[in-house]
Amino acid sequence: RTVAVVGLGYIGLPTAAILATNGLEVIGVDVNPSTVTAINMGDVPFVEPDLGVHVAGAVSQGRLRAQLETPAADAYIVAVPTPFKADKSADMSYIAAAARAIAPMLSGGELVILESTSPPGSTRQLAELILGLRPDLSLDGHDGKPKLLVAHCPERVLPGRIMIELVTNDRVVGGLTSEAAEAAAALYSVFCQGEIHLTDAATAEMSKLVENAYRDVNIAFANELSVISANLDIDVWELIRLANHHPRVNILQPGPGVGGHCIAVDPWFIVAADPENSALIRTAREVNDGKPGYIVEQVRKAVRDVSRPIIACLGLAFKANIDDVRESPAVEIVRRVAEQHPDAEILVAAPHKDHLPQELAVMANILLVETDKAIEAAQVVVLLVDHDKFREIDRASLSGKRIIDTRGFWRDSE
Ligand code: SAJ
Repeated sequence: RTVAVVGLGYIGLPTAAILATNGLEVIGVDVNPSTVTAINMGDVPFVEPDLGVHVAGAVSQGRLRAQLETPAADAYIVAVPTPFKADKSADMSYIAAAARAIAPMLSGGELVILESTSPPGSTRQLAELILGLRPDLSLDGHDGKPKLLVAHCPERVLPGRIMIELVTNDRVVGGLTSEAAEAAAALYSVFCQGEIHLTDAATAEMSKLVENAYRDVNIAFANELSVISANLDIDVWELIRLANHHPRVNILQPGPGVGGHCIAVDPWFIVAADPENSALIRTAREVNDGKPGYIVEQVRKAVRDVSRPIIACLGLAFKANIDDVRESPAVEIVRRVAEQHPDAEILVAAPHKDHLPQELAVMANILLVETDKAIEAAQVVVLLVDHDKFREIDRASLSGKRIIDTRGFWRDSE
């Protein structure tokens, strides 16, 4: 059996590699020629533990190759991006392009799986796009037309643990028909050791979106509490710690906002699907998106009587112990502080990075320096990311400085 994986990014490439190392013949498809070249040389174009070994092994055994054109295959896995547009609805153009490329290659009986996180209805939309181009095929074999099996199988792996979680996580597989769901489950069972749960495509789409919206709403609750507590002069971390002693209460941790390419994005797909009835989910998004502005305002208050202030900003990543800065609230805060205070010097410490992201590198008053140096020089220290490395900071080095601690590290020194 040949499997074509369309889109060789954070999800497509690991999936292609794991199918190949489990004995299937896999053709990876990507629009980026340098990605294709790298993979065919056994290289991985981004950082993910253990992925390099899988890709190099699969390529050298001849089971994985990459190309620009979509081939004929028995099964297709579509793992292209679904970013959101300015109006917060999903950009379906990559899925549509995949559908147009797959359609002419089909002869009937193939399986097409959408893996990209997508708004409800996307799997049906993908199928309709293909069938619009191929009216000789059908989903259910009516009028004797050969079948096309279409399913949705969202990924739920955590970056940094992808090669482990691909194998161990449970999967939700939703088909446009039950035959399609079963065929997709059979394909994933080649490498997935978790349980595979069958459902319909729309439920599978929503299950992925609500998992991330659930987390977003719960983080928003913590972030709202952090602002209320500050106004009431209450330590929010102590408050949450105590409230969580109740057997049915488990409040998450406040922070500078919510980042990453999933939790900060997926809830909008639910809002776009039913704007009238998604007030809670939308408000949670707005609360979390509002948190960076609140921190920027705290910085403004902290420096208002200091001329030419030096501000240390600790951390850029969207969460602890990684280098990923996608949708990172820390990056947004550093950028806005630098814009608001052109006379200030912003010293950024980012232990997992050796260069500033482009949007910060272009600003004249931002400098990437060692953590200790940033703290030593600054009058104001803003802790943005809960990296383990920052736990090693000597508390004495903070004395006499104004501290804005968005992660609750240094509570009694405030
Ligand atoms: N955060 C807080 N307070 C908390 C927990 C998190 O402020 O108590 C912030 C983090 O700092 C970060 C953001 O939330 O900025 C998101 O981090 P995360 O660790 O909660 O999640 P992600 O974005 O790395 O991965 C999520 C996971 N989804 C869930 O836990 C429901 C992962 O399983 C998904 O595969 C991934 O999204 C995805 O690809 O959708």
